[in-house]
Amino acid sequence: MSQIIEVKVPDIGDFSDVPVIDVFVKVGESIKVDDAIATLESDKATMDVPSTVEGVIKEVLVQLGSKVSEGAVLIKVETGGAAAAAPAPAAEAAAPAPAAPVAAPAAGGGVIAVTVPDIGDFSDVPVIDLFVKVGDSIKVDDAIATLESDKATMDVPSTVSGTVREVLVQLGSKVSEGVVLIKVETSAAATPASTAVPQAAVPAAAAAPAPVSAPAATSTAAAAPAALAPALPPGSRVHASPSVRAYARELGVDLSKVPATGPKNRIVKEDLTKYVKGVMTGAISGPAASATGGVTGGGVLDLLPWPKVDFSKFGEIEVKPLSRIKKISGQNLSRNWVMIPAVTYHEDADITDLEAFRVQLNKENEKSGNKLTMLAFLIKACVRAMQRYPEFNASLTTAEDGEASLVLKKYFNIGFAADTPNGLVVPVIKNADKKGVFEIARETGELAGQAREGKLKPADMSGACFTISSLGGIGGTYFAPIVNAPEVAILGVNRSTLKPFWDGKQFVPRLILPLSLTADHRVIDGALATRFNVYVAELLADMRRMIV
Ligand code: CAO
Repeated sequence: MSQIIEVKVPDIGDFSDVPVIDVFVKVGESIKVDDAIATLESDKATMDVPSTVEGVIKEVLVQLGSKVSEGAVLIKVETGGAAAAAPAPAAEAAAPAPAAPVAAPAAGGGVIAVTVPDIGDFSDVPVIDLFVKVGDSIKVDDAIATLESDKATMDVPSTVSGTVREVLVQLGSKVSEGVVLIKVETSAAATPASTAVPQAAVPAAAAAPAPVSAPAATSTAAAAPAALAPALPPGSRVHASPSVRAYARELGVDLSKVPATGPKNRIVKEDLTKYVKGVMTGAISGPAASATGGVTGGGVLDLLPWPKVDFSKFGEIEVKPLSRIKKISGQNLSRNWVMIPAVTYHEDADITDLEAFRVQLNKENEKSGNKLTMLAFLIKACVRAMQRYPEFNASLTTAEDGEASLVLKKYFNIGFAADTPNGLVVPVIKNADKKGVFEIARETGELAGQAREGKLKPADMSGACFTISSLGGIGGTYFAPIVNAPEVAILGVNRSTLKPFWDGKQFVPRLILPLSLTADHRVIDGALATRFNVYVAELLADMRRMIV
């Protein structure tokens, strides 16, 4: 049975007539327990008031600029029998952050400890975000850290201005009222008389990102997980409520790029939405797609929006939709091209003897129908080289503690690019180290056939450790293939040609296979890449080396 439940302003300490500076809800919208309804800002605290019930909003009784006190009805929610979460009295569940005690600034400067303010009944609350480091300049109201209890997420602001001399907490630290967070060296001039201690509370569930793994709202969000990066560089701190910060983190937006329209230069949710819309439509120039797919930018060489050209002005045109494969591979290629600092290294392999061996084996096996391909030998040679240089069988990852790490694989699955009428796909030969060249040649043939018929299953294209892109059947001399993330290297191969080589006495014709190895420089340095390339060439030149 449905009923209408009023959600009221909970106990907000000694404050009354507190202005509403942000409203997150509209009539007709569905709301869940802990969804933020509005942000209130007194002269001492900023707090998000969360919903205590789940249902459909029937009335919104506040608007921007309304002044509210404890008990004021914010919204009326129609709760359905099953849909309604056990409605708790507003004051009980909302748990906003009350005003914090004030650190008394030293009259003539000195080192002041900034402590966790009164955070209600909570104790041992984990620090889930840390915005400062030793040496940072900090101002009154700049956020120091975000704490997240099971009921609320709150930013703890600084009560003083100065230079951070000590940071006494770290991500994951558990803190209670009175715990010293940072020590700040203040100067008489730098320390304002103000004792305002704004802080914010947002329902834990509304602050979507999980502790530690939440991406930081910085332009390098992908490279630097929240655990490592301050939300904003010192000197460019922004004012935003925890829910807006959480929303920005979710979208991967650097809040320092978002123009603020809220009171006291505060970024409100609409600012964020407007900014993201602007970036997506190209109306805001400058931002580049970040590593996480979020929007960043602001630097002098940011990417420009994609050019919009009316080609029909210049002549007849035809618009053809991209195939599904082209769309997917296009996105992958763009990401890999932008995100991987890759270098391509070239090498020539003398395959004169190998080709003669291959032709001879194919003659011997003519009746069996098993045909050996150069690709099969290339796969075996690459596996051998990966065994010698394990960095080539690796992937970059972020470990649970937020540190960048390298996953070293002990299996050898080799992908090979297959050209199909619908675009490029990469089937994978699993456990190539355990297979012979005939088996590999048969499998690559079958997989390439299935690829062209569009019959590959996702499992046929997953799990690759390294990729080979062979254009040998087509031609070319050298090219620069794009690394297929999260792999760290790819070998490109073009058509072998007879070339004159000086044997010390005379020029002799040798069959030369051009190799182009592209490697992720974050994992593989040039010397290592060249060693790998040279070794592959040596193996191809004399396959007896495979058993050495
Ligand atoms: N040098 C000289 N000849 C070569 C050669 C090389 N490096 N590689 C293959 N050939 C020859 C083969 O021996 C074969 O000749 P025969 O028909 O006389 O035997 C002919 O070229 C055709 O070979 P193929 O390319 O069909 O077969 P393959 O096993 O070498 O390759 C596959 C299979 C799936 C890799 C290939 O068909 C393909 O799709 N390549 C394109 C990959 C691609 O598009 N890469 C670019 C991606 S990055 O932009």
